[in-house]
Amino acid sequence: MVSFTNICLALLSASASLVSAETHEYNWTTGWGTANLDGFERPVITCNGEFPWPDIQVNKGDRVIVHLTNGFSDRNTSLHFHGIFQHGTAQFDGPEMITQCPIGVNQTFTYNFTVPDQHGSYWYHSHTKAQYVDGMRGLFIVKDDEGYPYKLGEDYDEELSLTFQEWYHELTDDLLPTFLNKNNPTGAEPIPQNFLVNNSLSTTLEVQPNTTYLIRLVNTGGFTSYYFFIEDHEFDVIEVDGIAVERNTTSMLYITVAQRYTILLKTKEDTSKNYAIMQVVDDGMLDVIPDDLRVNGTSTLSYSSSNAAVEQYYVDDLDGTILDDFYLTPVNKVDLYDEPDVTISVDVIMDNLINGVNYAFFNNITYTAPKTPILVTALEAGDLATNADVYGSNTHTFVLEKDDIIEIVVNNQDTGKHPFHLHGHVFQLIDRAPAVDDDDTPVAFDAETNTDFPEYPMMRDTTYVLPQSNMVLRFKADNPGVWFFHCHIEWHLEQGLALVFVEAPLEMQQNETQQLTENHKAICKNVGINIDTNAAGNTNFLDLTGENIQEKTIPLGFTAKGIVAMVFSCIAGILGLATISLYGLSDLHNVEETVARDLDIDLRELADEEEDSSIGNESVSATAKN
Ligand SMILES: *[C@@H]1O[C@H](CO)[C@@H](O)[C@H](O)[C@H]1NC(C)=O
Ligand SMILES: *[C@@H]1O[C@H](CO)[C@@H](O)[C@H](O)[C@H]1NC(C)=O
Ligand SMILES: *[C@@H]1O[C@H](CO)[C@@H](O)[C@H](O)[C@H]1NC(C)=O
Ligand SMILES: *[C@@H]1O[C@H](CO)[C@@H](O)[C@H](O)[C@H]1NC(C)=O
Ligand SMILES: *[C@@H]1O[C@H](CO)[C@@H](O)[C@H](O)[C@H]1NC(C)=O
Ligand SMILES: *[C@@H]1O[C@H](CO)[C@@H](O)[C@H](O)[C@H]1NC(C)=O
Ligand SMILES: *[C@@H]1O[C@H](CO)[C@@H](O)[C@H](O)[C@H]1NC(C)=O
Ligand SMILES: *[C@@H]1O[C@H](CO)[C@@H](O)[C@H](O)[C@H]1NC(C)=O
Ligand SMILES: *[C@@H]1O[C@H](CO)[C@@H](O)[C@H](O)[C@H]1NC(C)=O
Ligand SMILES: *[C@@H]1O[C@H](CO)[C@@H](O)[C@H](O)[C@H]1NC(C)=O
Ligand SMILES: [Cu+2]
Repeated sequence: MVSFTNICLALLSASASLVSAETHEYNWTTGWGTANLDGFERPVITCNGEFPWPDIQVNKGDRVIVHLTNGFSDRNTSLHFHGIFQHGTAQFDGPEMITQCPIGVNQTFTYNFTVPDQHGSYWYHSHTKAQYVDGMRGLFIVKDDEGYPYKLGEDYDEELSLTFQEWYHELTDDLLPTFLNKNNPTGAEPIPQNFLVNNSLSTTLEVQPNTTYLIRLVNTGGFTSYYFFIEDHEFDVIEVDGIAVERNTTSMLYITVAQRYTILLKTKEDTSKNYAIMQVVDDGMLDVIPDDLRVNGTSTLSYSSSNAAVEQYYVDDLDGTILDDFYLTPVNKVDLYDEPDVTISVDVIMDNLINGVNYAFFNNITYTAPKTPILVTALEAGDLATNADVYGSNTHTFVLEKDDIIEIVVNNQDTGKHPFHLHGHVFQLIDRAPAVDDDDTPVAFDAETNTDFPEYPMMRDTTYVLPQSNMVLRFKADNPGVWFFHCHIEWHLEQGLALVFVEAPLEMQQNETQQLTENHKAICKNVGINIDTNAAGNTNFLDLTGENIQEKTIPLGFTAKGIVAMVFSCIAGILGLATISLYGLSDLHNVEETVARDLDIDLRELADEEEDSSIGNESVSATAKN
């Protein structure tokens, strides 16, 4: 029997949370300004004329309203709140052509959502082209004094944040067309000029002795991961990507783009020395490392400004000392999800298509944006919304049934690491195999031999797969909406390393708050998108005539090696101009060697192929036709 007091208490706490829920409303206009973050002044994307973009801090249960005005003169924009579930408000998740129409010039789009069941460290960023790499990003912190297991006054005394980001001196407007280019056949990512902390080459954390700091570490970059460590200090990890975890003491973290770690750092009693806070870039991600690139960012944990300046602190075996996030345990232990209802197994491949550009693929598909946002189609297609065909053949869309357990097996056939992010959810990381040497063949997940998964797997929204290796994720399709799953390396997303989940579309259609707002409809109209259409922009939802599709594959008989050899022979002249700047090198000989190494090509073999004019001519004409 429920007692009267219990009912009163329940009512009280319900009304308390209602009363305390606040609305945070922002009017933000994008634009351009300049900033000098590392000794070099360059254009940056500003918020109401300011840079950097502001931190948002709200309480669990609060409502967030952002009126985002596109103040650019020549481009669309959008805003994604990374890690926020968007229950019932999928249209405010942000990625353009996935959950919303792009916001055209001079248009204002209103994002309007609550954060009822999350707490911790998040961030927001543009989800249009590589805009966030030009600075359109900020922190998004959700406080929860009652529910967060680590408490101010008990577990920690003060709170700090550090953000990490690689920095280019060129704009993404210039980097992207050079990157996605036949003159960059290996898909070598642009080399950053610097690696920043809090938009600066280094920073100083002034700390009190004998004090515990909660520090949020957020990689807001678009490309590189960092090893994070502090000279002569250990710390406890207490949260990953908004999921509070049981304390785990470590001295080394590995943080990919979009990941967040929250740590507790207890300072020493002795104030006679300052210590280095290290941010070492994972230089294995860089195709070349220019001599003057500062790969080891060094900041200061300052106990006293009168102490000697810190020096770089070295660790010999970085990888050997990292805390493997696979072994973390969420405080709210969620059992390993049941055997999956649906298993989606994808091979990650980077390869060239007929135009010579290097793309990224899940299986044989490089994500190609539809003409109508997937969510718009899902809301308008009626019963056909459960038919994946209406989302087009090249968006790589899977329709999921409500509450199904979905398993994603990622078999990475590429020699790079890739940090994958799922929108609208946290997933369980149930398996991750070790890296495989470049010289060996990639190892795919084998469900027969790998059956032993953690009882309470680690959960988060962004995790990495290692080179030529595999990982397995599970999530529950309990959040009707449209959710992007993609590599968070912005260059790789632009190469098409993405797929889409349309989750419980019929439930979504039934829900009042999921309906496109009048504002959203106007935003679509402004950029010429008719809302009652499929991926091809057709009102007959099963007619995909005119849909966007990827470039053709290289014809049979032509290996990727062949086309690269062809590209080399065709572009030898301009190679010096385009590819060299990309590789950050000044000497042609080295570039060829680097490219050859990337592609595992014997240079002598390449020279032989170049002499074989029939191969060259045939592929040139094939390219010319396109
Ligand atoms: C945002 O702009 C609207 C319209 O100009 C104005 O009414 C409102 O007060 C502004 N809100 C904030 C928080 O600046
Ligand atoms: C903005 O988005 C619309 C709709 O996708 C597209 O047609 C248009 O080309 C985009 N504008 C720019 C400048 O990219
Ligand atoms: C609409 O979505 C909200 C948020 O997910 C959910 O709480 C509510 O039950 C849904 N309503 C319907 C009718 O499905
Ligand atoms: C945007 O607004 C400005 C100022 O109101 C105007 O000059 C410009 O033509 C508008 N641009 C577009 C594309 O509507
Ligand atoms: C935000 O959403 C709530 C709930 O749907 C609605 O009542 C409110 O009017 C919306 N506010 C704005 C500014 O769109
Ligand atoms: C670093 O940047 C974050 C995010 O903008 C900010 O909240 C924090 O106060 C900054 N920390 C320091 C030590 O400057
Ligand atoms: C440091 O804090 C602990 C308790 O947290 C206390 O026992 C100790 O005396 C403090 N030391 C100094 C030097 O303040
Ligand atoms: C950067 O740090 C690593 C590991 O601590 C070290 O091996 C390397 O020599 C350092 N590089 C430079 C340029 O100082
Ligand atoms: C801490 O992490 C290590 C692996 O780095 C793991 O073996 C251990 O079980 C973890 N402990 C807790 C309490 O999570
Ligand atoms: C991928 O391959 C399958 C099977 O060969 C084929 O049906 C599909 O059309 C291909 N997709 C693309 C985008 O090429
Ligand atoms: Cu990637």
